[in-house]
Amino acid sequence: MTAVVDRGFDVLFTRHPGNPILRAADWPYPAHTVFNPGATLLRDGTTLLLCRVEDRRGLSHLCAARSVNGVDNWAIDAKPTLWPDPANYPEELWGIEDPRITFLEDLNKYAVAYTAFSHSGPGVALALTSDFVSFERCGLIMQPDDKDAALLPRKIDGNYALIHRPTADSGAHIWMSLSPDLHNWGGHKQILPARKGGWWDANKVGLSPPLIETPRGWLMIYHGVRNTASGSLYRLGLALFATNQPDHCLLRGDSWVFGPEADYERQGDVGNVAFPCGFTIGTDGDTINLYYGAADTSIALATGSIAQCLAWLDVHGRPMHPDAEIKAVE
Ligand code: BMA
Repeated sequence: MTAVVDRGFDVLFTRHPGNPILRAADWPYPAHTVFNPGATLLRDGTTLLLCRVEDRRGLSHLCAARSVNGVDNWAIDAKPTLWPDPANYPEELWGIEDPRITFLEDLNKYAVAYTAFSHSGPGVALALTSDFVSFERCGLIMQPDDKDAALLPRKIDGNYALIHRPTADSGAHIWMSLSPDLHNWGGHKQILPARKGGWWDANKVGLSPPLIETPRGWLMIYHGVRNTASGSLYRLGLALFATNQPDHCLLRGDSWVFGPEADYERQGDVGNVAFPCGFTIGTDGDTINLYYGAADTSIALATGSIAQCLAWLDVHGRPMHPDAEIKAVE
């Protein structure tokens, strides 16, 4: 295994030495690849990953894996946990992908925002669950093309807030939309635009895991996609949003902080992809356990610190008005 090279940058996320922590070969039923898991801590402290599993048709479903320490000894559901239901939800015809889990405090339920894929393109669907056994589908809440969505854990000024990534002619930027009831959505606002030109996060950005609540605001780990002659490079950056006004970006870092460098991130079905959809916070209240898909093939873990991410943003971040053209960096 090739070691990750130290090039002198701050290291904010450290790969687990046992990576990848989950592979298709670990599955109790035939699976081609397992990647891009949503994550949450259950009430008893168990880590639950809701993994995207791709079969040999090329279509994805979701499957839960549970572990006491969040690293190994995973108990994987014997059958798919959430399977596409195109008869009732035609937007799921070509599978369901990339779940992000948020525990909704007022409903006392987990909300799973996922990508529903069909001939119309990828859209954002939502399902609620108490136990990751039975699910109550809410259907498509953002029409195609839209993906990379997660809810905030509680209403802000009477509304649930969904972060998501619609794609438009102008590019793929991160938006927030509001709803009083998880069914009717409005108040759409762009909150983090992709940059332009040569930047690592030019043209296409998207939320990675759900926002992380910190004493200084909501920490966003987002992905930026760079198109190169040999394909796309998926890397991660940081931004901070105001606690009571989560559409207001307080700081955005200029550099990426984590990207595909290890062999299992460089090589796979889609090489050069590190794609987290979930995190858990350690018992110290500071450790971020970041679960990510590696090269659309396996599941890996990297750990970071909320305090260190905020300290890094203080040095490397700048305030940014979400609607502004990014004159300073063009
Ligand atoms: C994105 C999503 C992810 C995937 C990534 C790299 O657009 O489809 O599910 O991991 O591309 O293929």
